[in-house]
Amino acid sequence: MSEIVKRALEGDELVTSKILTKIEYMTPDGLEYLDELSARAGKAHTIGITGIPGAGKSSLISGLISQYSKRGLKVGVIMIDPSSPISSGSFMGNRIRMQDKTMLKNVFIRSIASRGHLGGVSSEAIMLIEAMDGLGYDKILVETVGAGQTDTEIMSSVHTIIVTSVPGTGDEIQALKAGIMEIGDIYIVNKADLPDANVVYDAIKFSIDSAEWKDWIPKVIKVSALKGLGIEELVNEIETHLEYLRNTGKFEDKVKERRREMIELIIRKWANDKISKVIKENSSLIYEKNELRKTLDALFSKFKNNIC
Ligand SMILES: Nc1nc2c(ncn2[C@@H]2O[C@H](COP(=O)(O)OP(=O)(O)OP(=O)(O)O)[C@@H](O)[C@H]2O)c(=O)[nH]1
Ligand SMILES: [Mg+2]
Repeated sequence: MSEIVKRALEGDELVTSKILTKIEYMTPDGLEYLDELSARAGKAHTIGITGIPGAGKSSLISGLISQYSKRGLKVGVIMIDPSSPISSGSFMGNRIRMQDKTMLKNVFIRSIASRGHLGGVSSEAIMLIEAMDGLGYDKILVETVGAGQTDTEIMSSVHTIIVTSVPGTGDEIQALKAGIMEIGDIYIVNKADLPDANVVYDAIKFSIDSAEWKDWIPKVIKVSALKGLGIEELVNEIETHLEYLRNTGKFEDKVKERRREMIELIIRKWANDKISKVIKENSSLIYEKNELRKTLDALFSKFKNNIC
């Protein structure tokens, strides 16, 4: 094992942070570290938390962190595309610091912003999940804003999906539309301290009860992340889902699916880089003559030489 991975496994936070950055940017040594960590991965329980901006996902995560820390678990957090990556990360850090200083030792928080990353967010997120898993984090929590391709790719790579709704945002109407109930394993109505939480709760419950389920029937829980209500129930429900995954062999299936997705995304990113390079190098060929077929044929043969 490389010395640097060894130090990260011993709990050196600075080294851990460096390793994760190299993996995120897919540097050659980053891929080496990912390879080493991937060989140790497959044990972590990965949990996705999705919902519209302001639904209270980060607040819920900090509630979960304190519950898990009490149980002596190591928690990794990945926040995808937070409205403000720097302040979101420190917002979370500050909240935890306020609760318990020793807690921070077992918690690692990373945020990824899509700005400047050109569509590589899901590959980065999934590589980070794999790396944190290999580093021995027991629970890996991934926060996303619940829309688009990135979200779908990330959510199909986690074990347990938690969908967060809130009163007063039309979530009850969304809940009644067909299809919305397909992704979540656990539905949360957050901000249950506010009026109309029951309206959202009833709508989601109705939607779930009217659908047919093969085995796992999604749960709905009312929570107030602000007041710390319902968090324990949520933790228990997450454990019930984990047990279900283990008993049905779906736990391992998910890890395999995540690796397939990760490899596909790495290769896509690599191929994309090659495509950009070939186009850039041959821009004169493209600009000089307006001969579409000939230009395409020439470029295709250059791709083949570059990729194969
Ligand atoms: N009343 C009430 N407010 C809450 C509750 N949970 C969170 N909030 C507030 O809702 C706001 C948004 O909370 P966040 O946890 O940042 O929400 P988020 O979903 O992570 O938001 P983004 O990361 O921007 O998408 C904050 O002002 C929280 O204090 C709750 O249970 N009740
Ligand atoms: Mg947030």
